Amino acid sequence: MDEKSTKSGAAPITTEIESQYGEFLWVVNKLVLDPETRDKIGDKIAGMINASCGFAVNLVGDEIVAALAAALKTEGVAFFPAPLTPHERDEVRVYFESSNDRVQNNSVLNYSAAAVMKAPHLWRLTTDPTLLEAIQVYLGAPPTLVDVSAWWAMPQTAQAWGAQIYHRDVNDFRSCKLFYYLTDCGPDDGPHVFVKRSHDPAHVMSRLVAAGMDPAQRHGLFAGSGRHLAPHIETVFGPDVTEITGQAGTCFVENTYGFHRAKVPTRQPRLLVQALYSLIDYPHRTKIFEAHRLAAMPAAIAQSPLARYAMRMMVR
Ligand SMILES: O=C(O)CCC(=O)C(=O)O
Ligand SMILES: [Fe+2]
Repeated sequence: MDEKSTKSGAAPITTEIESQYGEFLWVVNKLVLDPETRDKIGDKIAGMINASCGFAVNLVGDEIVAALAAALKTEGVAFFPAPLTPHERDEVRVYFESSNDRVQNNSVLNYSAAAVMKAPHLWRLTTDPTLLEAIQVYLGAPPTLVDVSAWWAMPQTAQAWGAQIYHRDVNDFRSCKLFYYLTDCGPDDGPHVFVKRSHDPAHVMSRLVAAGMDPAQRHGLFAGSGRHLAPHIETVFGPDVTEITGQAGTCFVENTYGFHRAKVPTRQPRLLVQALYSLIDYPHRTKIFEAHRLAAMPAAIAQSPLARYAMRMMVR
């Protein structure tokens, strides 16, 4: 980070549920496929976090917060006005362009955790007070930032692979991701594609019925990552399929339990930053950040209990 740091003065917070069940819950999360059961477990976990996080939880929020949380809940995606200026956004892009701390995996160039953690302005984006509050309202508990990443999607192969194939993320009983484009992203530049409301079992059921398909297939549509159904997604969900194009700086929060993918870029590469917020920390997941943890909270970010809590796996 280019910003000065302040001493946080607190040891990383571990909730009771994490210290007792952290890794175990990660595995259970992968095994529980029924969306209603997942939500009930999510509710219980949220309750336990609220009881043990150590600060007063505000689940009301202001109007903007409420609108963001509501869109996330109903549509599964919400645009978020990123707090970075165009100049700051360009500084982030230039920082990544000039870093070689990245590895190529097929047509994707991934920056290392160390490189991402040193990028300018990113913590201010990922801990924006409105954003964190909206995610808190949405999750029902203060969010924990468990992953921050950045990568280029290169237009070098026409073959979709990995995240370019429709799938659900099964990251936690409740979670969401922030996406921030660092390059202009038109229809040929690999935009993110989200299937609105596909996280919602009632909506999935209504789409199945409308498509004249057997409602019993709902079960299959919620079976894990759902990758095997990728060829059928656009047939079932037609009008819900939404390509998110936009200029550099376009930012949105998404419940990636809904079906989504990245389109294969055919014109220019796409540079993206992403952050994952979940209910609890899974040591297995945040391990890659351990060696690179910041010495203190960056001074440029809001020093609120909510920000401190969200950053607890990223700060020593
Ligand atoms: O690159 C994208 O637009 C999609 C990535 C993805 O599937 C994810 O972040 O879960
Ligand atoms: Fe995904």
